[in-house]
Amino acid sequence: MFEEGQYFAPIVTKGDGSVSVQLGEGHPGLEDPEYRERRDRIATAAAQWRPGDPAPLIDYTDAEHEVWRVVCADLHEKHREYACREYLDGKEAFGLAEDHVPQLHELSEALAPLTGFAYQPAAGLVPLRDFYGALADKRFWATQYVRHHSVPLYTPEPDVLHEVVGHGNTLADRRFTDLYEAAGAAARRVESDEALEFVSKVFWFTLEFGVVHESDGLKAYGAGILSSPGEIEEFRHMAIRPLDLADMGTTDYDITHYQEVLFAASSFSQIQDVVGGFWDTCTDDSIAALKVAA
Ligand code: TIH
Ligand code: FE2
Repeated sequence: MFEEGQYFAPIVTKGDGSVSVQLGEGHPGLEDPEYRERRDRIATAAAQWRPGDPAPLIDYTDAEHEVWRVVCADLHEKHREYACREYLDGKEAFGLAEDHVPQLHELSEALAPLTGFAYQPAAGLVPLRDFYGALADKRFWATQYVRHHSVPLYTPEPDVLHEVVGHGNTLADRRFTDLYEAAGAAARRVESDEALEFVSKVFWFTLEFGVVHESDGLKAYGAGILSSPGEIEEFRHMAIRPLDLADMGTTDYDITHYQEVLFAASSFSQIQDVVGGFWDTCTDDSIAALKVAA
């Protein structure tokens, strides 16, 4: 059911502009009509959003707030143990509520004085170039639905918990947003689809699933680890390779499981120098040369 790339259920736009989300075989919400109706309503609100509008208000239900509380409570201690310093600083600055699902528009207001980043709502899969390109304008495309209550610990679908608890706390710290902006600029600069794919794989193995050595052990800085109470407990036991652009940009991954291969930076400044430096300057030619070296 889940394909390569971050998993998004396909959407179908109907004649009246409303959206139907096509949950596939094996999706935990497939046989849950209430959940499906919810997904359709939230995706429809995003589809009707126009650039410049605030993100739509979602009337989250008690059950959705409860999933948020369960995941945030579970992650509370785990972040202290397994999240890198820079993420914890961002989390403190951001001050996310742990007792209810926040609205994207209020989070954008909170981010404005910190880093200037703002969320914009995604109905479904945003084409790679738009998704990454928006980062250059400090815009972050985000889903607003909540994962199904039966799978709180891990979902291959980016949901609002992932966008906000995983990415939001990093969007609150300039050391991270400099990296997001650089990735956005790179996505706009490169021309071929192959080069864009390389840029997106480096993003996957860093800002989504990166880990970094600190004096007291291996820590996570990737949003995909930091939003999953299940995966955050397992990442230290995976195959840990040293940070290497050619390796990251050419390694395949499976989005449906915990990541079995992770790339560890020796320090946060190595991420800034090597990954930030790559995104700041990469071109189709420099990426082609890295692929030859891989
Ligand atoms: N697996 C993450 C979670 O359970 O929070 C969500 C995603 C990360 C990356 C893609 S989807
Ligand atoms: Fe993500």
